[in-house]
Amino acid sequence: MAPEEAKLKVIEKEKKQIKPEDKSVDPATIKMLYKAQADGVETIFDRAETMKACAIGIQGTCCKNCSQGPCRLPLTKKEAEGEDSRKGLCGATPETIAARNFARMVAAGAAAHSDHGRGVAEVFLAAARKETKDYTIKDETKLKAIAGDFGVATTVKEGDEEKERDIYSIAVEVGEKALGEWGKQEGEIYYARRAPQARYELWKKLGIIPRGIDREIVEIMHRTHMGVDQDYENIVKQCSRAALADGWAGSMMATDLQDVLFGTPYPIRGQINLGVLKEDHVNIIVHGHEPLLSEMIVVAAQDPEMIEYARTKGAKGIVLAGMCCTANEILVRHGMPIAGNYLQQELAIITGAVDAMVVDVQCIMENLANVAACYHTKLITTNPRCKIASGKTIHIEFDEHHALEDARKIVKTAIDNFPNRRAEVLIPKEKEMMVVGFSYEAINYHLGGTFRGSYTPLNDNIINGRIRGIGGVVGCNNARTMHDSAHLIVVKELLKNDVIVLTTGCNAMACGKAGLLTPEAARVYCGPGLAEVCDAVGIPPVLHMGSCVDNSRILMAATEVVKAGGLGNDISDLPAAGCAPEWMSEKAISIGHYFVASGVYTIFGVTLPVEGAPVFKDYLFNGLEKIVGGKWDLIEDPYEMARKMIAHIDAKRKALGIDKARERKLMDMADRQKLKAA
Ligand code: MSK
Repeated sequence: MAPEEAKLKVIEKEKKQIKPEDKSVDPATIKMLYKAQADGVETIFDRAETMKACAIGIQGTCCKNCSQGPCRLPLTKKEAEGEDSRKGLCGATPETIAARNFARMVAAGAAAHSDHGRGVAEVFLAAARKETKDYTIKDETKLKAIAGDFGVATTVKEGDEEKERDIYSIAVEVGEKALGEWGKQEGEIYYARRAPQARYELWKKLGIIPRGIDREIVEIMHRTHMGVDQDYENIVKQCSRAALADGWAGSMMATDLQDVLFGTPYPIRGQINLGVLKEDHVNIIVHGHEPLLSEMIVVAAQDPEMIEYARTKGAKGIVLAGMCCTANEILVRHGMPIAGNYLQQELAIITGAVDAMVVDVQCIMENLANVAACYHTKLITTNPRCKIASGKTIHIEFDEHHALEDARKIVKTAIDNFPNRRAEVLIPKEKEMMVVGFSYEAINYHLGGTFRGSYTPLNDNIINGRIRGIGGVVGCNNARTMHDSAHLIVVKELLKNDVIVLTTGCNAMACGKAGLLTPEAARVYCGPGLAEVCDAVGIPPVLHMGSCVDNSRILMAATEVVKAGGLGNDISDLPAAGCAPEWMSEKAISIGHYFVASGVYTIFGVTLPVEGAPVFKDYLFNGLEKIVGGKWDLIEDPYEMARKMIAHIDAKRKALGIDKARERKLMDMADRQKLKAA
């Protein structure tokens, strides 16, 4: 072993060893943390122990936007209780500084999602123009459905006859209009009109309908430059434009165009957790967010020629599993297994059984290169926007013009690496079954049937009180808090109280690992009303809607509920609330803000960088509600988080006049016993 590798493997003796049981509620994660300690490999869990977060940065009041600083303006007891005269060198107040920092997080998050969307739009257009043979139009129904949103005709008049247009010519026009959304300078993004009419009118009145995606993100960067926008309310207004450009354009187009290219998700079975890896197989993990290449790796890994090649190297076959949201993408469309969520990425390699980890963009820890160097794992970067400068990775660049060829090269690299395993292989046995793939189209079908797809049965059950309301629970893991714990507490509390849960991202994976994504889970975890509905329809009580960009599916599901009628005129009228109990990514801030600007009460856990600026915080947590109908909140305790979501849902039920119906459905002892017996 090279001395450098040996060094990497050593955890300094004096370093405090973490207690794995204190770090995660997931048994597979705990086992792998013990293996990491035995192998002497450092993980994010160790670093979270030894490195504390910056006490000023965490308050949101450190300004490093010019070289006269960084100006640090912590909120101390003195300012909190007396006169607050804190100022940066230029005179910037804590409110301006915290608002600027918050806005830059929105910009980064919106940029990440939207750049993902741009990449998809480019490949979509290449497929539509038949410039690549590897991608085709798979879901023609969805293409025709979204064509209307872009003002693209799906039929053409020939004489007296109205004829269907060629599907690829529709796709070219849709692709060009979609790609144009990034560089548009004026007007409105096309999808703004998808929102309920009342929401669209409100955005218009407030002047926050995004003009073009790139423009709104760039404008945040300009306004938050030294000496520009010095009014936190005005900065938040631009946050709303940029975040809406993410949710209702960049992310939503990523979702839609991926559906057209790869198929719209419908319920499908899958498996999750590190136990999906197999010791006697070549194990390949795809990790990140963009499904463009991983879709091709799915094809290459199932190619009989590749499987035969793996056999020649002594393996019994090939396991392709996912990590983070690339995992969610190939899970919801193909039922491919998931190895784990964000905090499990290093641990997958520590099993000693991963022959290649293939990464695209976002949520990829730089330390993967160090961990991979301790084992035989090839870490393969594939995207020109995401390289790792460790000298320990391979770069095989994805190009849509020869995507399948790239994918085959990657799979072959993994197979060739199978005989090189050198560490003890230990794969935890934990894996769970799940039913996933609830696009808003699938929910429509499940509730109403093929010919009469409709959200009306859902609305009826909310109105009659069997379902108390809707909870969106999404977002990351965070090494500052116990892995998966808050996710599961919030979801279980909501289910117990008859709140149906829509989920994406790493929360969806936490739920999958805990067995919450099966129809059978309804009888175990739900109150009687929700259990009855799930039983009747045959759905899990937690509906896995996809990846981070697929939070746009939740926006559309909420819109469909409004349009089905009986629950008000706007998203802000619905008995619904959202949360991200273990968030960590800037994308989460952009998601949180587009939900708030769409009218949703949105609670974040762990921390929010606003505590050092009480006036700005009050604006986000209270003032905004009077303007956009949604608001932010920060609650660390997951039980309290669920309680406040339910209280908000009940307040909305009362405002809609449907609280009485609910009262008749309250559980009595007999109901509880029936639930237990089941
Ligand atoms: S992967 S952004 S840790 S949800 Fe989308 Fe999970 Fe958050 Fe990454």
